[in-house]
Amino acid sequence: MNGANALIRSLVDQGVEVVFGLPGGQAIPIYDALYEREDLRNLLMRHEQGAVHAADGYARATGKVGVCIATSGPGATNLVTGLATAYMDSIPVLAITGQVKTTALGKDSFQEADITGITLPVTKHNFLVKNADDLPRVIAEAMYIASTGRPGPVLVDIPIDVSLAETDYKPVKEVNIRSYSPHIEINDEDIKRAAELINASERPVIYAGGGVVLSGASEEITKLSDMTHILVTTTLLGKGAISEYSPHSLGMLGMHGTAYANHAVDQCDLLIAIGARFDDRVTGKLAAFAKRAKVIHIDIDPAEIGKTVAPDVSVIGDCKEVLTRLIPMVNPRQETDWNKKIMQWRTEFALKCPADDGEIHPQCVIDCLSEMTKGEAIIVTDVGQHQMFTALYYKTTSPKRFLSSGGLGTMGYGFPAGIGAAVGCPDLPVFAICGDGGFQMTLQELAPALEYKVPVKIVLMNNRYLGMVRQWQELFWNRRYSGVDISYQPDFKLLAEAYGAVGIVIEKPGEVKDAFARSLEIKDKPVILDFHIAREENVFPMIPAGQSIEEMMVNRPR
Ligand SMILES: Cc1ncc(C[n+]2csc(CCOP(=O)(O)OP(=O)(O)O)c2C)c(N)n1
Repeated sequence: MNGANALIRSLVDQGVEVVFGLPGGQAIPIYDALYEREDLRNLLMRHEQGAVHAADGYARATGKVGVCIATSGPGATNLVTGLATAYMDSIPVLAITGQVKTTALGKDSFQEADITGITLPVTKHNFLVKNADDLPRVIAEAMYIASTGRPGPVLVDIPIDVSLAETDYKPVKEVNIRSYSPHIEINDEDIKRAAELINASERPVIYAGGGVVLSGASEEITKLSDMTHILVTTTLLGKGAISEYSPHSLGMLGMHGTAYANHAVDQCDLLIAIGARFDDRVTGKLAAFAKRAKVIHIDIDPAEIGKTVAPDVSVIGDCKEVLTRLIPMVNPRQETDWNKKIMQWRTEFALKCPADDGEIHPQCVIDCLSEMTKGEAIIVTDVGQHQMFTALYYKTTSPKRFLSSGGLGTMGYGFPAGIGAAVGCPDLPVFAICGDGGFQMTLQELAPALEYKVPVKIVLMNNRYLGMVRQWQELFWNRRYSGVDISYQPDFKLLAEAYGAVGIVIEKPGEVKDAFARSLEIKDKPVILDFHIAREENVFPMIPAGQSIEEMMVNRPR
C-alpha cells in the first residue's frame, strides 16, 4: 500500500473513529485513502479552523484524541489558532497536514509553509515524515504523546511523495520514545507533607483546574471535600470537577469568579491547587493573591511548579493518582467556623439574575438552560461576556460537560467545538453558547452540521456588540466605544434557514423557556436560538485585570 493508506490504517489501528478536515492538492492521496473507508468517519468541514476546533471539542467531550486533517500551506496555517487553543488548554489533538514533496521543501514551492516551524511553540511535539515506512510508528508516537502525561496537540506533516510511496504496513504494538517518559513516580514524602499541611490548616480551600477534569480525578476531589468539608472552587476549565450542585462547590474563582470564591481564597490559610496553573485570570495581582495562605501545588507537569507561585509543598504526578494516595492520610473533619464564614459570603454575595424589566438578560437565559437540563447537557462556549455568564450561571454536574477556550480565549471556538462534541457524544444534547461576534467567525460550519445531521443548539447571545470589549471600554476607557458595534449583521433566523437549519428569534423573557424546549425536540439538525438580549449588560463580579480582590466590582459603578 502507499504511505497515505498506511497512515489511515495506522489511525484506525490506534482506535481513531472520526477525522475532521478539508483537502487540497498535497492531501489528495490522504483523502483518496479515506474514500470508501467505512471504519473511519471523514467529516468535511468548511474551514480548517473549524476542523481543528471540532477535533478539540471531540477530545474534550470524549477524553479521546481528536484528529483533524488539512492540506499544505494555507490549509496548515489555518490550523494554527486551533492548535494554540488546544495547546493552552492541554487538549489531545492530532493534526495531520499534507506537505509539498520532499525535493520541493525549502524552495518557496506552491503552497509550501514550514508548518513544523510555525507550530513549534503551539504543539506538544511535531513530526515531518520523510519516509513512508515511518508512518505507522510516527502516528503511534503522535497519539501517545498527545494523550499521555500533560496532554496536548501534536502535528504530523507528510510530504506528498511520502504519501504516494509504497510501503509494507507493519502495525506498531508498543511505543517507546527514548526522551519521553510521561509516567512519573510520585514521591511519598511529598504526599505526606501535603497531608500534614492539610491536617494542620484551619481555613483550607481547594482550587481545582482543568488537570482534574483531564485526569478524571473528580470522584477523588469530591471524596476529599466530602470527608473534610473543605470547599472547592474551580477554574473555567475545572468546571465539573465537582458538581456545582454540591454544597461544597464555590463555583469559579478569578477575574469573573464568584465573590464568595474569591473571598475564600483571599482569606484562606491553605490553598490546595490541584491540576491548576495559577493563570493570571485567576490570580490577578500576584502579590495580593491568597496572601495569607500556604500553598500546596499538585500537577503532572514539573514545569508548572513554581512557574508563577512558589508552593510550600508540591506533588508532581497525575492528579487522580496523587489524590488516591493522599486521601487516606488526610484526617476527616466536621464543618468549622470557616465553613460558616464562607456560607455567609455565599449568601451575601449570591449570584442573582436581574429582575424582569421586559428585556432578556443573559444571566436568566443561562439560568433557565441550567434548570432545564439539570447540568446534564454538554455546554460549549465561545469567548466573551456570554462565556463568563455561562461559567457563572450554568451549574455543571460532571467533568467533560463544560467546554471552553480558557487559555487562548479563542473567539470562533464554540460552534465548531460543539459539532465535535456532538459527534463524539451523540446521546447528549449539545448547546454552543456564542456571542454574535464569535459566531460570525466560524458560522460556515453550519453546512457540515446540516450535512451530518449534528443537532447542535446555538444559543446566540445577540447584543449587537463585541460585548466583552465594550464592557472594558465602558468601565475603563470612558465609554469610548471604538470598533465594537456590530449591529450590521445578518438576520440569524434567515441565515439558519438559508442553510436548512432552524432559526428561532427570542425577544421577550417569557419566550426563553419555550424556545429551549422547542430546540430540544429537534434532533437531526442545528438550531439557532437568536436571543435579543439587553445590549449593555455587564458581567459582574469583576476584578479588573492585574488587580486584587479589594478592587472587585460586584455591580456597575455609579
Ligand atoms: C479571535 C479573537 N479575536 C478577538 C478577541 C478579543 N475579544 C474577546 S471577547 C470579544 C468580544 C466578543 O463579542 P461577542 O462574540 O459578540 O460576545 P459577547 O462578549 O458580546 O458575549 C473580543 C473581540 C478574541 N478573544 N478572539
